[in-house]
Amino acid sequence: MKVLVTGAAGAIGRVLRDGIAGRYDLVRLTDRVEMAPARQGVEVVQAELTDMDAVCAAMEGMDAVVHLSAIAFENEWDAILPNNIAATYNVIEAARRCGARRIVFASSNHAISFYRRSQLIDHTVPHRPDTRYGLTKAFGEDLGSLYVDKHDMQFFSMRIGSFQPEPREARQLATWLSHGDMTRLVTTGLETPELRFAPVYGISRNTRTWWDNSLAYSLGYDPQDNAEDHAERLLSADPPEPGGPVAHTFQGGIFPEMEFDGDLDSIP
Ligand code: 15L
Repeated sequence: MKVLVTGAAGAIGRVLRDGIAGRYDLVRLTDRVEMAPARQGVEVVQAELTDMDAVCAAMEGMDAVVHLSAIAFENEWDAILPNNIAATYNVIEAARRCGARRIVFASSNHAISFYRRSQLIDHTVPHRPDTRYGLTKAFGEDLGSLYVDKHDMQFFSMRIGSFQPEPREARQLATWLSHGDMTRLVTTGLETPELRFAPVYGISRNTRTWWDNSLAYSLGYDPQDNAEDHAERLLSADPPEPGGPVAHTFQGGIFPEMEFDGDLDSIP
């Protein structure tokens, strides 16, 4: 299998690059910034994803793409629109044109994070984005769904929680994704034999999670880490996590609280 990785110089890309070293026939890493020279079995291509010709050139000859590139936090619409919406369209459309049938997409929990922490949700719930950033991840998932139905592509959407070497605050008892489990999840998305549209949760096997990840397990994901091992340290911190009542009510933490001027009690 020949795999293109976008956003390869970012936080997830750098860990993934080592995690999948030697696993595929070819891994082509792309980012807008310069990257370290390639090792054996790896190619490095600098590309701007808002430039469709550059994306098509990077996609040439690939079987699958792991699309990580994005602004990974809330931002102004002018920045979010090209980097998260237009770039994602270009990557998925270029994959279709080049016959790279399978896409593993770095979605985010912020596409569904206006659910309350008292709710256990699975992959069938409607999107409830908590920011402009989360909205772009919901868009990416819908775009994937369109390309699966219309063009017979395969789309594995990872609603990533909190990707960290170790969980850093109490919320991450539910949302943590360890480095090793991230690689396990991406390789599941690339290798699971039967795939159409699968929105899965990008989390470790966390005891206190709010997300039923049975779809990911049914496709072969077998996470090895659990944030519960860090519970004592996280729960004894003062405060255990940042933010006020809105952050502590909804799954997205500080994201739903940004720019919030709604009525907390009327949100189901
Ligand atoms: C994300 O999607 C962000 O990229 C990351 O910065 C974290 O905030 C994470 O979600 C999270 O929810 O912890």
